[in-house]
Amino acid sequence: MKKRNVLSYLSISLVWVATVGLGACSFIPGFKGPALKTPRLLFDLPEKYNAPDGMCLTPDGTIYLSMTNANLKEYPAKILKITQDDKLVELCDLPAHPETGVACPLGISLGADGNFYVADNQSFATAEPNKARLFRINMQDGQVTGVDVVAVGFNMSNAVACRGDFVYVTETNLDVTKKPLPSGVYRFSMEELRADTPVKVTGIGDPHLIVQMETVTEDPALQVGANGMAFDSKGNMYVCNFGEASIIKVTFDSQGNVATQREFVRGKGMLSTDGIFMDANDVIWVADFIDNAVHSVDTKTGKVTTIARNGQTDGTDGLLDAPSEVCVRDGVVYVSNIDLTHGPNVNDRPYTMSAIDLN
Ligand SMILES: [Ca+2]
Ligand SMILES: [Ca+2]
Repeated sequence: MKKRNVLSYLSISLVWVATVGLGACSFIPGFKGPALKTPRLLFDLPEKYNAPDGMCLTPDGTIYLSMTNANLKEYPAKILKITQDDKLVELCDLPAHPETGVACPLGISLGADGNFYVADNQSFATAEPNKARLFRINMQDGQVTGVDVVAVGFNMSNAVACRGDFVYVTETNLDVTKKPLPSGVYRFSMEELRADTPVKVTGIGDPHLIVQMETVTEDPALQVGANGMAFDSKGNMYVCNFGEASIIKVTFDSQGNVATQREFVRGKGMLSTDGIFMDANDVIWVADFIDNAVHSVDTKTGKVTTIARNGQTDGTDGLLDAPSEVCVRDGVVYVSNIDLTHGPNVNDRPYTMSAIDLN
């Protein structure tokens, strides 16, 4: 759709909502509009924690958090814990890339082997391709015993999801020279991820690349491909196509091969699909970076519900400030405001995380 068409469509829609939609709703007894929730300030972060991103919830109720620190790179990236009483505790530092001098953790997931797997997205540190990596944080009795680089050669490793004996990693940009932008999902067996000989991925044609997609858009702010990723309770995989504001559903056959891949949901109030979290009821929670919003998507119906949304803000009051990841614990949506300068967003102090109380 051309921009002018979009605008005229929007104005017609708004007039319709104003005159017909709201008018009709107000005559339905007990009707409550789609009231948005107001996020609260969870953390006013110190400068040493200036860009929060990936989260994962572990069975003991701890949230593990990637502090990628892309906004002030003089502070080293870390993995933190958000304790059950919402205290921030450092877990570990991460090995800096020998060429860029920094680590840039994004997605994090706990493997069946008890170790954490973390994407090291080096595109924040260099324009050179193929520098991004995958870390394994080796754990023993709740303590870190070491961090290994177990896969290399990504352009922009992003989300990580572990399921069974496999580790899945989204590659947001398979080839910077191609348009439409190609992206996808790599799958590794834990067995092949070895510290002494890291797997080297090679992009299109690599047998690890089990899902490929394209992002069709002319908007430079939306040239972002495969992003958030999660599995439902039945083992189906959901992958965000950020720039198309969509989520792809992937099913597997009994041998573990991809059986089907299709667009599950697109738009419906979402302007981008960044990090996602799958809750125990198979509801997907979506961080909408471009629109400063959080949505939920029912995997049974595809219905999208916008939970919170706000305009441009610096985040002072806890409003959403370029949110990139969500995690739901005990009726609270934890939101990382990565706050990168990108598209409509401007990186600004303070650096924050938000919380949305669902009850
Ligand atoms: Ca901010
Ligand atoms: Ca901002």
